[in-house]
Amino acid sequence: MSNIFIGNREYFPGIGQIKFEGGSSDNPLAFKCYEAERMVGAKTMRDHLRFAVSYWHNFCGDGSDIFGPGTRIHPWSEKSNSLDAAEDKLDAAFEFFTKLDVPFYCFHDVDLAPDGTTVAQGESYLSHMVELAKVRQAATGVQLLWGTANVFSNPRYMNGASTNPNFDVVAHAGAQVKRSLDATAALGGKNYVFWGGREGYACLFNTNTQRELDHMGRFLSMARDYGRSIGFEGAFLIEPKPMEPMYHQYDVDAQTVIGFLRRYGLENDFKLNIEANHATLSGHSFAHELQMAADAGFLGSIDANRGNAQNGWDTDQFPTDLHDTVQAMLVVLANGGLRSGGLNFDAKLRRESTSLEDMFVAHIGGMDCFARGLLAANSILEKSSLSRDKKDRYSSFDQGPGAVFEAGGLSLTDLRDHAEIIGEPEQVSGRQESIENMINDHLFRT
Ligand code: XLS
Ligand code: NI
Ligand code: NI
Repeated sequence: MSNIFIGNREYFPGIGQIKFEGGSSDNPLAFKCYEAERMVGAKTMRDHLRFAVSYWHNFCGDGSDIFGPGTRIHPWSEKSNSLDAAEDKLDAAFEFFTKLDVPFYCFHDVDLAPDGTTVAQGESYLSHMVELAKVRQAATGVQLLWGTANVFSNPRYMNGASTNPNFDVVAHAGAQVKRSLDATAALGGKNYVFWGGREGYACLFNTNTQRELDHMGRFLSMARDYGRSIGFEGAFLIEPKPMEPMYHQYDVDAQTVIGFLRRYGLENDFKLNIEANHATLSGHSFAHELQMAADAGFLGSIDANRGNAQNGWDTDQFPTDLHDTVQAMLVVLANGGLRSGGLNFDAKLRRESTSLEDMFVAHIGGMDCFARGLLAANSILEKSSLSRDKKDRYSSFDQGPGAVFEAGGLSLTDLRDHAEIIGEPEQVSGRQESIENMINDHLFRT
């Protein structure tokens, strides 16, 4: 991958190609663990982790929050014409992707291009930007992990997008998803994401939940059919989230979404995009959500960040917790990888982090954190007895009446008769503490 900046201006002067310098380096602008070409098992780190930079928090978000305006001034947001500014933002974004050497990026329609004041204008802005993005993708080798539509920020979506009680709003959501699918397909996107945004409700007294869920099922089927009709072959991904902005969101967690997808006949085309901070907000752990998705064959991609244990909203911080990443990578490796998915940073700088260098430092830290998690998980699977112990724990189902039970050959009366014959079962330790200690040992060995 080249070390050049794209366009006429360098947006991150003084920052060159980020390189691997190893664990003893003190350079904040170098990888300590992530070494793209290093083999881990049968694949390189690059191919295991499939990192993607997200457009919105980095190139659009300026640090504003509900209590105050932005704290960062982006040199790519100076032009008053919004389309000119979008072109500068594209150059800045591709400079960032190449300097960081990530293989992928991802965006919402309105991150890439201005929304426009009519449907047709929005479409023409987006296709203009798609043509420019195509050229930059070809020049740098950076590919699109996923595209999505922002059908939650515009005030018209205050009561939801596909679940809005007003059909006219549903139609606008359709227009935005259509243009976003067109853009994703044109850019060779590997996946297309639906985060439910405001698909939920604030007040049950005025909400017909059954109709709203039926509408969402119908809408997603239409999007699937349209995507396939224009040649989009990637996976459609739903990103579960339990709350915020709506107090109740329909896509609460992985198991809820899997049930929904099966109910509406979407299980062959849709998978899940599991976000770390959404998992913890739903009262689960990140690894639990990944495991539920993997067990059901629905693990599509990972939206990586972390929350803050002291509060109850989506803080979208860059991942730094090694335990989280080891556990996540154990599930991913056991799943045989992420296939067409990847690992995107839906993480943003803290409002107080105001220098452009912080963007690099944050991503480097997140990438190293997952690289360390990958190495530890791989070492645990290759060198410890974890997989064998887990399998042995269920060995009573591998032969005899346990195996007949699994195959569906026993009745409740058979269980009763077996219980009477064997008497009180032998007590077997779960050995949780010993496994937890072993995981720490592997973490500090890699
Ligand atoms: C917000 C979501 C959002 C999606 C994309 O909480 O995580 O960033 O990933 O719409
Ligand atoms: Ni989120
Ligand atoms: Ni997300």
